[in-house]
Order: sequence, then structure tokens, then C-alpha cells
Amino acid sequence: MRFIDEAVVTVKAGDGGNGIVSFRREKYIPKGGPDGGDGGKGGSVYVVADDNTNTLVDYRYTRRYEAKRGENGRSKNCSGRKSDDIFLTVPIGTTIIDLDTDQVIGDLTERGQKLMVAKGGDGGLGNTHFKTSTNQAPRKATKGFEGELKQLKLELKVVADVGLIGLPNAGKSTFIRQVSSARPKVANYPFTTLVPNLGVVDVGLGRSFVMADIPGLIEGASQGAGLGIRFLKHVARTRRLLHIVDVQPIDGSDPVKNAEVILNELQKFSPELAKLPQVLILNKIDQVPEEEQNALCTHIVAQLGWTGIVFRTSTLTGAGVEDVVFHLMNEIDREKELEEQSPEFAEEQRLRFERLEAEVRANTEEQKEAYRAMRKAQREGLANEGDDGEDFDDDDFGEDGVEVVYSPY
Ligand SMILES: Nc1nc2c(ncn2[C@@H]2O[C@H](COP(=O)(O)OP(=O)(O)OP(=O)(O)O)[C@@H](O)[C@H]2O)c(=O)[nH]1
Ligand SMILES: [Mg+2]
Repeated sequence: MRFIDEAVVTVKAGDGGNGIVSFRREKYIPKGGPDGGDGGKGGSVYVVADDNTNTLVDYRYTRRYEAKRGENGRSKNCSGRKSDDIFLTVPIGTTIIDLDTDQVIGDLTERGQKLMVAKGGDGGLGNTHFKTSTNQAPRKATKGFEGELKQLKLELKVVADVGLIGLPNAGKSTFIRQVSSARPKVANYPFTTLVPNLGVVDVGLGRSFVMADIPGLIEGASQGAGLGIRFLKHVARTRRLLHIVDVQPIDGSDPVKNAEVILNELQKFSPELAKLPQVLILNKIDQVPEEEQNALCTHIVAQLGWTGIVFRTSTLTGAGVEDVVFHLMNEIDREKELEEQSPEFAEEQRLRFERLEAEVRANTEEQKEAYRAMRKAQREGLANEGDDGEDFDDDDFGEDGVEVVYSPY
């Protein structure tokens, strides 16, 4: 499943300029023939895929785009000037839908790919065209044609580059709030986040990546417990997982055990997903006296047998967060570069994602079954107790119909 970012815009191509009625008037040529030029063509509207942008947010602010009208024809058989076409740049992966017909008019999948979405009107004809043997001085010219007017829906399937995972209350939403303009609710109780949130992390100089915050995972998640599992598949297509661990949980639980719960659930849900490179974030470091921080962090890392990358952060104060962001951006850029340079690596990646998606899909199905069985048992149990169990609905699994909050910039 991907996240959808969309915008509706009106595009209007320029009308054609009018043809004109004019006659040659020159010294010594008393009755010059018709010389009214044609109107110029109106500008057309194109949509172009560009890899310097990854959101449609601009189109939520400016909603109408008009190309200019062609110029009218002039005397001396001069055609009017054609107007410039205009180009709307959109991220690669944008689909364009004509809202009047509900038809997809194009999918822009490659850099530089261009699609005409509203055709400029042709210019009208000047009176030169209407000269015949019987009418040497036609007083007829035609008007320019109207440029097309369309209502378009631009739709982008956003793929998150980084997924946040962790127990409820670990600070995932606080993290995404620190680094993007996503504004998921933050509160000091578990299960605050109920739907995935996406944020664009802008690191400057046109570099950015998309981060997904999903509801917290809990023990038994891979068997359907809690909420987070319903959303795990949304992070399947990311390049990196950020595993956020609270180093000083308020309930006094052991951070090592907590981290293990997540690693286990991930492994049970999808071994392929568990193989995605993970970055361990030891969060809420502000809760630990400075002189104890080293010992505690070393202890957690050692107990976990963690050999990967580790950062210490306080998502509350922002300490250490920037380092994580730059690390992720560099890793993502490096990976993308490698994909461009090495067809073998790109193919390897593609196959890996394919395997991962298949596995996640299969596990989701399996888990959906388990969830249904659990619901059924609950319902029957309740029915025996005299409750008809109407609160339960088999379809509330929310497979694809999840609401996603997308906050670019
Ligand atoms: N002291 C401290 N508190 C933090 C830090 N990060 C988050 N918190 C607090 O921890 C609580 C939970 O934070 P959230 O960001 O909502 O946690 P979450 O992981 O998104 O939780 P769920 O959405 O329930 O899965 C809030 O009260 C935050 O203010 C931190 O670095 N230090
Ligand atoms: Mg949250």
C-alpha cells in the first residue's frame, strides 16, 4: 500500500488568435488583394515529471493554470504570434485524471516525461484564405478556436523512504514532529497514533525524504494484537527502519526486553522485512543523568547484541535528532545513486522488494484470518453471555481503506 497525495487543478489552454480582414494598400497598387493574416495558436498546458520535487503541495495553493491566447493575425499576411506553452512540474509517479470523464489521462513514470493536458486553440484564418475567382476581396475571416479547459486530479503514490517502528509511547510521533511538518498527536499514553502519518523531511539544498510514523507495535502484534500490525505493511517499501526505544520507560519496563519484543514481532511478521537495514534510536536520553548515559546505552546495545548503527536522542529537546536525519539522507542518496549506477544492484533491490511485498501480503492475509477467528471467538463468547456482539465487524480490519495523513512541508 502506498500513501496518496493529491490535488485538483483547473487548466485552461490559450484560445487561438483571430484571423483578420485586411487589404494590401501600397503606393501604385490601387486595389491590393486581401492580406489578413491568421491568428496564432494559443498556448497548450503540459504536465512534466521532474525529480526535483516529491510532493503535489504547490498545487493545493495555486489551483488554476492558464496559458496565453494566441495573437490576432496582422496585415501583410503576417500570422499572429503563437503563445508559449506552460508546464506544470509534478513528481515522478504522478497520475493525471480528467475529472469530467473520470478517465486516467496519463501516468508520468519517467524523468522528463511530458503529457499535454489541455490543447491550445488553433488560430483563426485571415481573409487571404477566402479569396476565390469570384470574390477577389473577401471580407471574411474566422475567429480563433477555444483552448481546452479541464479539471484535473493529480494523484501521487508516495512511498515512504523511512519507517518508524517501536512500542507505543516510545516517541515515534514526537520524532516525526521534530523533523517534518507532520503533526500527529503526541501524548503520554500508549496508542496515541491510530493512523499512519507521513512527513517530508527536508534537509536543505533540495534534498528530502519521506518518513512514515505508524501506530506502536506490541507483543503478539504478528498474531493480530494491537493496532500497529495493521500498518506494518505500510513500511514494507521503505529503505530504512528507525527503531525507537525508550531508554527509561515510565512503566519501569526493561528497554532491552522492549526492543526485543519489536525485533521478534518484526521477524515473525516478515523475516524479509526484519532484514531491512535498521537504525536503533535510544530515545528519551534526557531522562537519564548525563553520567549514567554511556553505561546505560552500552548496556542496552550489548544486551541486544546490536551491531548496527545506533543514535542517542531526545526527541523532546531535539538533541541528536539532526544527526539521525543526515545519516538517513546520506544512506538514501547513496542507495539511490548505486541503483542508478549499477543495473545489477537495481535489479537486486527490485527483487528484494518483490519478495518483501509478496511475503507481507501473504502474512497480512494469514494474520487477517487469525484476526477474524479471534473476532468470531469473541463474538461467540459474548453471544453466550447474552450480548449479540454487534460491536464487532469483520471488515474493520481496515486493509486498504486506511486514512493516511500526509504533511509535505
Ligand atoms: N522526556 C522525554 N519524553 C519524550 C521524548 N520523546 C517523547 N516523549 C514523550 O513521550 C510520550 C509519547 O510520545 P509519542 O511521540 O506520542 O509516542 P509514540 O511512540 O508516537 O506513541 P504511540 O503513538 O502511542 O505509539 C509523550 O508524552 C512525549 O512527550 C523524549 O525524548 N524525552
Ligand atoms: Mg504516535
